[in-house]
Amino acid sequence: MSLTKAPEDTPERRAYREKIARQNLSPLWTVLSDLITPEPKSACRPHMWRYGEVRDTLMEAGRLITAREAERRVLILENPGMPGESRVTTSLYAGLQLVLPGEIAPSHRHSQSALRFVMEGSGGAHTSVNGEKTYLNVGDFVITPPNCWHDHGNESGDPVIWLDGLDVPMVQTFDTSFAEPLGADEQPIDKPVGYSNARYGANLMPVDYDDTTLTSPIFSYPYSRTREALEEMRAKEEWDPCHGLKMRYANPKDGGFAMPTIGTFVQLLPKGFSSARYRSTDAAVIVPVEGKGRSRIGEQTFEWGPQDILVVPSWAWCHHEADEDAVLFSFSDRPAQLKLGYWREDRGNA
Ligand code: GTQ
Repeated sequence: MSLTKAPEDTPERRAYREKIARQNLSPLWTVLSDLITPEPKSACRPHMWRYGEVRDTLMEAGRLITAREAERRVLILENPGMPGESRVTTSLYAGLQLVLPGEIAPSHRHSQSALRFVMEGSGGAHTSVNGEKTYLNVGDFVITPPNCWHDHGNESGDPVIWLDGLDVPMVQTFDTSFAEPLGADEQPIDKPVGYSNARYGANLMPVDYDDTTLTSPIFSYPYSRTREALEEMRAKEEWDPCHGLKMRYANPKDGGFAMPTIGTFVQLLPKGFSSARYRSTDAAVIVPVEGKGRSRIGEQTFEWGPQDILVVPSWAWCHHEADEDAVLFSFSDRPAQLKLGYWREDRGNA
């Protein structure tokens, strides 16, 4: 049931509305049912970008501008329901970033949290965060926490392409954006490669760890380890009717989400899996890493393969089918919604 529909407009009421607009006032009764909707009413639309097509366009940008000149050579994935707004969903930004062999994307820092999901490359490109270099392999999930210097480089002979996910629209909503360049290409490196994963990613924590940062101290969740874990877990065949085998990337400090505003997930759908329908209030960006299948999102069906990028809007019904064993990476604003008490899900009848 909707709240009261807008009452009838009369000449008197229209005149009143126009008069009070000069005082920067407006009658709630004309907009109430649009403001406070019975369920999410999103401008975000279901969509899919085919990796092969956006990759060609991104490589063209590689001939048009350098990473240095662009600062970040990125094609923004714009949701077709919100053109020009740099949003992939209502609350999140996504882009595809290209760093060519020998290039550097110079160091800067900003309030926005970023995740990288590596789409392509031979493992010889890196991003540096907090004085530590992390090498980027296909399927790795890598974090840039808020306000940390970060620069990217590619010492390999092959292009590296990754998906960026940032909480740009959330920061816009709160008007909390700060950003600055370092003024040097690269930040000083004072830790060996793999340092954070050794210190925080081996089911060990420093005995007096009391860091209050909200982001996981692990910068990189390598795909090799994630994939192996999924494979070992599948032995039990406990497939959730909606999700198959779905896991959440965790902060080793407390088991919470790896990032404060963006939740990241990975799921395995076995060959032949056909999910029960599902919806939740956190719009999601999904990247199939392996396998082929199709997803019905709202009223549309998308046939996907590796590295395609899909958008599921808030509260849109979603149904997946896997023709082969499939691994899906996804991210959404779920941690923010949970903290604010907004999140809801609907498992259909499952
Ligand atoms: O790599 O630092 O897609 O600052 C957008 C803003 C990437 C980055 C984006 C950024 C970056």
